[in-house]
Amino acid sequence: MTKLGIRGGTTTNMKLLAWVDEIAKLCKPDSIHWCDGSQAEYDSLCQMMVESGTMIRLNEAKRPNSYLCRSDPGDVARVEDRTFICSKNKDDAGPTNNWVDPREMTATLNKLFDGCMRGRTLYVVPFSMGPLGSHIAHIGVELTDSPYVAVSMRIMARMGQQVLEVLGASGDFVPCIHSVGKPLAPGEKDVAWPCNPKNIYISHFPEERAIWSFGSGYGGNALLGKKCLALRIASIMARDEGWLAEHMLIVGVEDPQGRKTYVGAAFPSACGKTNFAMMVPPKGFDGWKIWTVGDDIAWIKPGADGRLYAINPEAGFFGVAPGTGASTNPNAIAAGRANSIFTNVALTDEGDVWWEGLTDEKPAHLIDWKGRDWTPDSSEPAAHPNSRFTCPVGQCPTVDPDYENPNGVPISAFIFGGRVSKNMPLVFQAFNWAHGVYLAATMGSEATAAAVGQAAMRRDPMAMLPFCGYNMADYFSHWLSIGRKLSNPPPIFRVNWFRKDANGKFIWPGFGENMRVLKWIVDRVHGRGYGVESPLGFMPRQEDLEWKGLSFPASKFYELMAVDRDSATAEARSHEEHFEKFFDRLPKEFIYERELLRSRLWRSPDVWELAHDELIS
Ligand code: TSX
Ligand code: MN
Repeated sequence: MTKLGIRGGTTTNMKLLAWVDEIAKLCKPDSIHWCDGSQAEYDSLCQMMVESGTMIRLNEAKRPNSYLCRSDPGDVARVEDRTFICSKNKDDAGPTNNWVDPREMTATLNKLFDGCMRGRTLYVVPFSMGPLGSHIAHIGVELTDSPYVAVSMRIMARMGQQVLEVLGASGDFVPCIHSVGKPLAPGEKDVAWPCNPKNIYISHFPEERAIWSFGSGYGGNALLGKKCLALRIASIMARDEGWLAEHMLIVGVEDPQGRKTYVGAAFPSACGKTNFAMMVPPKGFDGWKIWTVGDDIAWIKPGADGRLYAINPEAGFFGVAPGTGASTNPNAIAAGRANSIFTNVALTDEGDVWWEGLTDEKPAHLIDWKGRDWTPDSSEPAAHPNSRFTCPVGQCPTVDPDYENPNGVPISAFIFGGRVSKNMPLVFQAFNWAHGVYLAATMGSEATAAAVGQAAMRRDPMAMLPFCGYNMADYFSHWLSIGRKLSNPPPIFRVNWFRKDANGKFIWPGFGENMRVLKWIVDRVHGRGYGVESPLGFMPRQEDLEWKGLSFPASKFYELMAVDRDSATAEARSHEEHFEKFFDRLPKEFIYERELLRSRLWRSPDVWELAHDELIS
């Protein structure tokens, strides 16, 4: 087996040294490696994993410096029912999180972690979430027995000696402890993807700001900088310190005059967030450009000028592969052209990767994500539906020049969306901040309805349901309080790309055509966009959107925008049910917002039918 032969990182930080010592005593690894983050270290860890069968080196001509990993089939996704918030007080975790008493969880974890790294190396992985030294950034240190995690963290975060330098002798960090939970007996042969799927614990300690993860080597369960630190723990830090840690993409929209407007956007899963973050403007939008700051997480702080400034705490994309192709997201494809790790995708006969949606035509033969022969006749997909590409943000052709700006980029608007097939317009603007927060708190996607009839909304407030580290009602209050601190809070928009017609077909072409919606949003931000007041919010009329390059009848536009008063009233009523579980912690504003919505639906003339008649009757 290849020996590392690399000295590794060094530090004089006493807290870090003592903590590594303490965890090593508990986990009892055979050796400890301090990651320096160098290319040589990365290459040698990958080579070691190639030799052990964990990784397959891809064809150097087709996919330079890139690897394929196949996980255990029982370890393929985040496990929300094994994710715990261990605050002292159960109410501080709130009704939407799994809570366990921190003393009880500590006892459980101490047993599980005792000797859990026997036969393995403990990797010390220092990382910065956000540009090194940025006042918005935070440092974490992950102790892990997974070399796959160590190399993935080098892509997903700034990792290694440079972080130890910023940490210095007395800097503070978020301690993150991770084990695949599969110690090796002396002489025992390891498996390609060690894990312990029957015993998974993803535990967060809000008061200590610590993370303990056991049993899984996959994604957000194991790369602890991402969902665990940058969302769950950071949301708690943000609450305490007056900023926002959000499940949002960040894009800069450049107009033909060169003016750039940054927006943050939150969508639940399966809405194409990464596609939106790298959108290619359509025909008719010459001179417009989308710049990518981030595709998943935004840390947003009020600045001295009363505006909000955002950074992407991550340095890589960990994107869902299936559905990502040259036609749907050419920029993601370009970002993964080299220096990438692919997990649970298929392997081609040429030693490259493939997944459903990468190309229109399926290859005649593949090795599927379980390592079996695959042909287009096979009954199962070649790539796992949650298979991933891991690649550096810097390799994205649309990466924003200010992506590494330590001061962040100024946010001018927020967008919230979901996947709704009926009665939810393409776009509308909240009347004010509190109304926008209400729209965000009631957002969600339709549960893929097994039964026919009214599809149930699965509410996912701000797309943060699995990621808010504290009581969601307090989180709503925190959003309201942020608005009060700003001189001019950014306008808030709701969008829906997924409305269907009577035949069940998508009405809106989506993808690059979403630029037309984004342009209206940017116009509104700068006071140039027209809109009319509807019961739900300000809406564009057909003539308020740019249609150059797309033939889309006004009648279809109004089908896309129509609000049925009875359905909207039923929706408003269901908000009550959604909020019930928060009891008295729910902000009072929400009661009034709901009643205002019901009043507008009750008494207003149907603006939409009027506009519709004017235009097309
Ligand atoms: O990512 C998507 N976006 C956002 C893009 C910037 N998807 C994929 C969602 C799954 C992750 C979309 N799917 C979008 C969208 O805007 N819209 C749709 C729905 C749709 C699907 C296929 C077509 C049209 C709409 N095809 C044709 O019209 C030919
Ligand atoms: Mn996400």
